[in-house]
Amino acid sequence: PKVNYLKDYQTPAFTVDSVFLEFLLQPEATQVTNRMQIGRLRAGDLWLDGESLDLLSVHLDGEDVTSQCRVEETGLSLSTDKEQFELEIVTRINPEKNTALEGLYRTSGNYCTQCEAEGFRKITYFFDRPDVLSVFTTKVVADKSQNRYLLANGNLTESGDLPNGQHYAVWQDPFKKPCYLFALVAGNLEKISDTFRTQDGRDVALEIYVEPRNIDKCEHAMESLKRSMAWDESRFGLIYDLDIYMIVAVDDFNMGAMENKGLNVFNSKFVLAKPESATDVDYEGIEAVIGHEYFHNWTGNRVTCRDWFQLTLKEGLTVFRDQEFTADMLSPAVKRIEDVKRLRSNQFPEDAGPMSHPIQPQSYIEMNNFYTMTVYEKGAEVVRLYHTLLGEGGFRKGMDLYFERHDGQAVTVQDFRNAMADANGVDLQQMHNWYVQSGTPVLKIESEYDAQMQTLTVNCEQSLPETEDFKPLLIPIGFGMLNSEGHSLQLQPIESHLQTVELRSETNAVLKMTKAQQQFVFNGVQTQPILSLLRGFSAPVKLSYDYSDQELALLASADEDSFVRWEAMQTLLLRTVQAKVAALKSVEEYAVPQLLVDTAEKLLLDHSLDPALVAMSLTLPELGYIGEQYREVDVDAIHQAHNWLKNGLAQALQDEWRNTYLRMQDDSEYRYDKRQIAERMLKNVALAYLGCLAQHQERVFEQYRAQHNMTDVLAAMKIMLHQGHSQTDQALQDFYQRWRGDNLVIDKWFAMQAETQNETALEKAQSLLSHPDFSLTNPNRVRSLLGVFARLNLVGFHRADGAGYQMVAEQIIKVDELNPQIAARLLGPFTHWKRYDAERQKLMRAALQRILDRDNVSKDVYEIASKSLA
Ligand code: HT7
Ligand code: ZN
Repeated sequence: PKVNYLKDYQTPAFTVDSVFLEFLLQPEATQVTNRMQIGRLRAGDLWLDGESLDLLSVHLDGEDVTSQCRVEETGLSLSTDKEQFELEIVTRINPEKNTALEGLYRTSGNYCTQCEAEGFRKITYFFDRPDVLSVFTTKVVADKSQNRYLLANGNLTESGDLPNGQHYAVWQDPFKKPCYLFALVAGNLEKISDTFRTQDGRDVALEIYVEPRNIDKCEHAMESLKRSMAWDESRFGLIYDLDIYMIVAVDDFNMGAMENKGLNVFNSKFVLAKPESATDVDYEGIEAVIGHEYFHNWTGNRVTCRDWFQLTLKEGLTVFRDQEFTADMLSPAVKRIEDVKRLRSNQFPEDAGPMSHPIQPQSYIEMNNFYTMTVYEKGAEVVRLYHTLLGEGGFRKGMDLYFERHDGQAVTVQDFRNAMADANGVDLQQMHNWYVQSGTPVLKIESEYDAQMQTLTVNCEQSLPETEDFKPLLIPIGFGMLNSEGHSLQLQPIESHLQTVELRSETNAVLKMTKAQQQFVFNGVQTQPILSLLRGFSAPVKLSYDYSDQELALLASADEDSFVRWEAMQTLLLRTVQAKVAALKSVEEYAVPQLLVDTAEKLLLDHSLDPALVAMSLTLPELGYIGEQYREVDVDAIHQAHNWLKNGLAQALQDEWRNTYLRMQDDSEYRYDKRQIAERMLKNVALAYLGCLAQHQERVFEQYRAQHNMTDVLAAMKIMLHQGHSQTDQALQDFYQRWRGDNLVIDKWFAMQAETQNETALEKAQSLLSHPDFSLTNPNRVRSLLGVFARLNLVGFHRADGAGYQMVAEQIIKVDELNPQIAARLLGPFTHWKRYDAERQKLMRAALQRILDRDNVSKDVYEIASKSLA
């Protein structure tokens, strides 16, 4: 397959000033007329991208030129030397057969589109590239009884009835946009409506469309949308520009949501919620994704990407914006920790594996494979670096200049950096290195205390393990010092370091590291301090510093930075699991250290702390993250040590867990607010520990039976499944009967079983494959069963006989024939084969080879499987 390189970028040869599209919708034969006003920028033939299209006719300025067109598998070419012309192309497509969910497809009997990254070419022939921006007018014609609503981008300008039970609607989008932002939806949906008054006094109509059975689950999404609009105005001065903003929820969707101009299409998972059926995590996800897509209106739509290698320009920036939004809506400290956990358990492994790429990739075979944790989440961390370096005010100045310069343009990450630099009068050229180097940097820190001189020297060294000829990165290091009582010390950098140490308060600083090795020296340090490093997780690096357990215990209970406190406790827990893993391989006895128990107890007894932070601190690191610490992952030993520590802490602190559980009980009506969420989180962590103890089993089932809200129900179910409680089967059956027909809840039912790690995990997953509610064509269902099993069920997936690999590989092959994007994403866990023992390596490679060795392998799957085996 063809490889696309950033270095080959060429500006477009033609402009499309305006485009008129007409869709005659029919499930199996939709006719699309595409009339473009084209202008020439460079000499040469005309090339239009197009795939899986039936070409019916082509007219050039009214003349039939169909027979002069050369039609290939990936597009159409035509010779002309005209400077300015109208081209009209008529094609036919089959939405009903479109199981790849890219282009125009059917979902629950409705029509819907997904064009990013390169799906528009499956609708009609076009310049399918983000730097060709046009004004779109869309006419939709369809049977009225089957399609009550006919929607497209922009404002509705005309609608009416037609003969034969048909009706039509015409939508005009006044803003120039690339075709990846085009959208069309039609079907028998229902909507809820509201309005938002903008800062400049305009009323915007807000509409959320869903399948009729879901109409009672849209309120949280609508509230989230209004909060997003208000937040973007107050934080960034960005105001919505059209008269209407529409969101449509569909059950079949490859990703989370899509920011099409004025007509977002969402995976229903990120719209629908009510307390009985959605968890706190779901509620938070909805608010974040609604925010994310809304924020794209400026960062992505008004200013878009020049080419797909610039994807992080819109995605990294918009993720940063949605992270800040959630932080402001809930708790900045909790959100920061959640994001760091996500980054470490998903992006760090990606960046250490065969698919490792910089946030600005240099080449790709299939663009859909580059909507990655690296481009999104590490990209957001890099945007956060600008924010940390420039401060809120400086960052805002940079954003303002970016919009002033580039509104209506398709630009690059360099343009963004220039705006940040020019607005603040600083040189940010070194930031380029974050865009073009892959891998997670290691930041090694050592400190020397001179008691006589009362100085502390911090020696920092950065490296990028897999990169030859590595270029040093600009790394801001959040920094503080504590005395042995846990009190913060005043920071006094020496005179010559005043440029590189920026004091944010008397006790809090940012060390600006720009060189491969760098020293920072502080005066007036009267006692040997304990260092608080990388406060706020100020850069996406792996920190290496030789803390003693006592220092970690102190930081966990006393540092002024909540990320450092959480991190310290997690490191203590991690060390304990690691020590147990080592002990399991020898004859040594190993007991849960008293220091760990005491520190955990201290957190549980300190009622002044945010319960969410206590909950997160006392949750054991995930198995995947523990595995990451080893060159060779011993799945069974890690699993065993993990369970051992959980049981040990459960035993050692049983009174505290019980008291905490009771203290966090709240029978009042469910609310999605910071306090209730935090209390539920801590209550359910306490219950998870209590669930290890036979005498508290009943309490878990009791919580399930109370059916207070889905957060509590699901927490109880997962504990029962994990511990193998006797009431588990009863609860599973009850859950299924109660929620049958509600797809999102049934997804949870599949996922919790797929995640449960025990000797029969694989058999369970296999039996679920033949459950009548399982479907290979619905991405959410595939992710719930196969995605969760392969990613999280280490014991089942990595079964020593390779049966787990075989089962998943077989299913990936089937999915690839239906939906290559989803198949390629399921490959993730296989790509890390080098991290396992020789026998498992062999089995995983064989599975990958089997997936690859097929005549009809998609380029999505080909790219990932072949790069993994290389
Ligand atoms: N910008 C959107 C990306 C997206 C997407 C990409 C490939 C295939 C399907 C897709 N659906 C949505 C989502 C976002 O980042 O907001
Ligand atoms: Zn996005």
